[in-house]
Amino acid sequence: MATALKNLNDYSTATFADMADKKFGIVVAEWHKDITDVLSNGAIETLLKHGAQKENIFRNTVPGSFELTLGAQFLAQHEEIDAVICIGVVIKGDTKHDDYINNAVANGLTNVSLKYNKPVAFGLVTTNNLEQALDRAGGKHGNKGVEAAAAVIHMLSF
Ligand code: DLZ
Repeated sequence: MATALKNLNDYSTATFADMADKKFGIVVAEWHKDITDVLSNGAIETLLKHGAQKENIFRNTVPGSFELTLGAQFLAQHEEIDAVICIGVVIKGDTKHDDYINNAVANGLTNVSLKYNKPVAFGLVTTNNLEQALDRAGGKHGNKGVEAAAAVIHMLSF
């Protein structure tokens, strides 16, 4: 969904069901906390907008994006949780840490989703620099947290 030309908040609600009876887990990485908080708020606002109840949204933090997978598993294993949204920001640096983290999280969240047969959103902002991350956290490309919440709502409406 996210390209240089696309605002992350442009999503179709045509197939969306009401989320009033659904329970959501949100896992938020604390690296780049100022940005992940904005993404997390975008996700929560989107869930509420589509009928989710505040008391049915369970937000937890993990140290960094690498830990998102285990955090997602901790939540997904609970029968009453319908979907999990994972939020993180990984910014490229001098080393290849970003490749290792991003690939591990993408593979890990796919595995959790398939293991528990539940939507698990990849709300990971993976960028070359801080500016690109800010652009995707309430900036000119919208908010990837909104996109991640919209993805699980879409899948729960499947
Ligand atoms: C170590 C590390 C680095 C270098 N960069 C980031 C980052 O940009 N974003 C992020 O969410 N986490 C980063 N981390 C932390 C790892 O995700 C992880 O928390 C630690 O390696 C401990 O397992």
